[in-house]
Amino acid sequence: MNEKKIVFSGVQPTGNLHLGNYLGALKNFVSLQKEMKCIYCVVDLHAITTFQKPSELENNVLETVATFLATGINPSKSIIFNQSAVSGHAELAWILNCVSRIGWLNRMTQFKDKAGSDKEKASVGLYIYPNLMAADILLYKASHVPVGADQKQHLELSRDIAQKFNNDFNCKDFFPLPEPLIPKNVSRVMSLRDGTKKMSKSEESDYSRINLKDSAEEIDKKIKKAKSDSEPIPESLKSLEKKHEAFNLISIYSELSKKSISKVLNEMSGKEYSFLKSKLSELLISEIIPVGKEIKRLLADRSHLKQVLQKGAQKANIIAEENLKNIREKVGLI
Ligand code: AQP
Repeated sequence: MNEKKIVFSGVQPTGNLHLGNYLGALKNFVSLQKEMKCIYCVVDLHAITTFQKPSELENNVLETVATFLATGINPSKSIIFNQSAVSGHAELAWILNCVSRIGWLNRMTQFKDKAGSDKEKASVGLYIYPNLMAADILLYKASHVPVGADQKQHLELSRDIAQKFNNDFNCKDFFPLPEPLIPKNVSRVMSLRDGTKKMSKSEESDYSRINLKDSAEEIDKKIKKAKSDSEPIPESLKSLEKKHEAFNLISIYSELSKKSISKVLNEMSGKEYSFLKSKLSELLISEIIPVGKEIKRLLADRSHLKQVLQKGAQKANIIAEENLKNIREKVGLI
């Protein structure tokens, strides 16, 4: 294991985790455990940038931990904890709020998407969310951050903030510039109802996503109802350029079947999308159903899940405090 390479990533406890979280992030989290020191965080402070019912938030935190474990994150190899249990995240976020620039935040497209047309009514937390994300990563001096493509812009901002801190406080290389690790094939799983929007927990229609806890019947029904195309599957990738929903289904199939998109097109061109859909349902059911069963089994023992979080928070806190001591010193805080 290369001790210098530190992986950090987080998932918001905002509801059912879905196929996008699984293919865009969680599968990568699991495989990175073999090569690097990994720190995986349930980012509850990010979740409250939009209102969360307190009783639901606790359940969602535990469900996210259960999902981490069910997908194969191993708490004896990786640190698993919830963000609010390590106060260094909030402290460093404040310091970085003073390093980051308003002009940089104004360019963040996720804020524009999530705040919608009435930006004045969005929380200040939602606006400065990318600074907290930079703090999450830099608190552990993480070198690598596995994320879906939707987080690329925030990662670039984290690098800018790290660079500016190193320049402002005259400490070259103090913070490493974190590298995003974005999956090559399906970096952005799109909604099953609208191929121009990413699959998301907060999208109103449950038919837009495959949840990791869905039953086989639900998966089958959602894939059958998913938008595709009235023309048969084409031979070339170019013909899929404007067919976002069809391209999305083919990409998911390509990832799960471990076949390249061109191989899938070779095998399926000329066939109707119903053919692809039935193959895709089979693959999804065999991959997702065992994960969902394990999540449900783990959720029956809430005290075990809380213990995993507590132990992880203790380990995370040791690293965070050590780094914060040096950060305070650099800034001149006594
Ligand atoms: N559709 C997606 N395709 C690929 N990757 C995705 N991720 C999320 N959606 C997709 C990746 O999953 C990780 C955790 O994301 P998150 O839940 O913390 O936040 P999010 O990106 O805001 O996800 P949602 O589902 O859209 O949540 P809500 O609806 O609550 O805002 C990240 O690495 C993300 O890239």
